[in-house]
Amino acid sequence: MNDHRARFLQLALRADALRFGEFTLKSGRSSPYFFNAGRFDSGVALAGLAGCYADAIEQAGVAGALGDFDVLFGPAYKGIPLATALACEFARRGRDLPLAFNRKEAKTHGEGGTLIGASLQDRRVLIVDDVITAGTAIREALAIIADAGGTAAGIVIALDREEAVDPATSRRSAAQTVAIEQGLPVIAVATLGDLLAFAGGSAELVGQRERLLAYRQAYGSDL
Ligand code: OMP
Repeated sequence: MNDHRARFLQLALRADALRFGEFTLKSGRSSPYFFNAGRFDSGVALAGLAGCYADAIEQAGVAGALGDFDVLFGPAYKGIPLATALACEFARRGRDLPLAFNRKEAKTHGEGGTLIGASLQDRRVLIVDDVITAGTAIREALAIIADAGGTAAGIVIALDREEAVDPATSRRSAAQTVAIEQGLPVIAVATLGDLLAFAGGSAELVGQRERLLAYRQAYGSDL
């Protein structure tokens, strides 16, 4: 692996955004690893991360896995700096894309509402977020876009944890479920599978592999 996936994993480790230990997830699962996009907390770190998103998007476009889009949407909170950095990266690559994001609390004064930035009305919207576990955050973003009169064109995330929503009934991943139910491409810069492959070739991470594999055995999708 010698592309944006490895570059992203290296950047995430360096920024301490990818950590190993014991973490309780939003779903209540106890995970041996956690991805915290908030640790991409400097201009250089965010620019590097945005380059990885842009490469993954361009590759999906070339492969025909992602159609046209004409606005970026970053769901509050962690999607906001990610979509913003990505818009700057696209500008650097010669494409000026409109950008929008939301607030979690509706504002009742001034301009009001929950959406900030470019209009989503009648536009094809690419959602830019950090991670998919069970798909709850992504479903919320899809509802916001529909309410604003936009059409989702796809979802791009840094990390697909490739977890089944309910492993007892189906081993389809949350990302696959969203893709099938919504008819939308879900593009990940890297997946748990990529992390496992990367860990296999890294002296620093090889000791984490067994715990990651056991976790995937318990909650992972069968890809
Ligand atoms: P779902 O809404 O279950 O897909 O989980 C995605 C959200 O979980 C993210 O937007 C984060 O708030 C959080 N999360 C992480 O940030 N990193 C992880 O590695 C795992 C989670 C999580 O709680 O599942």
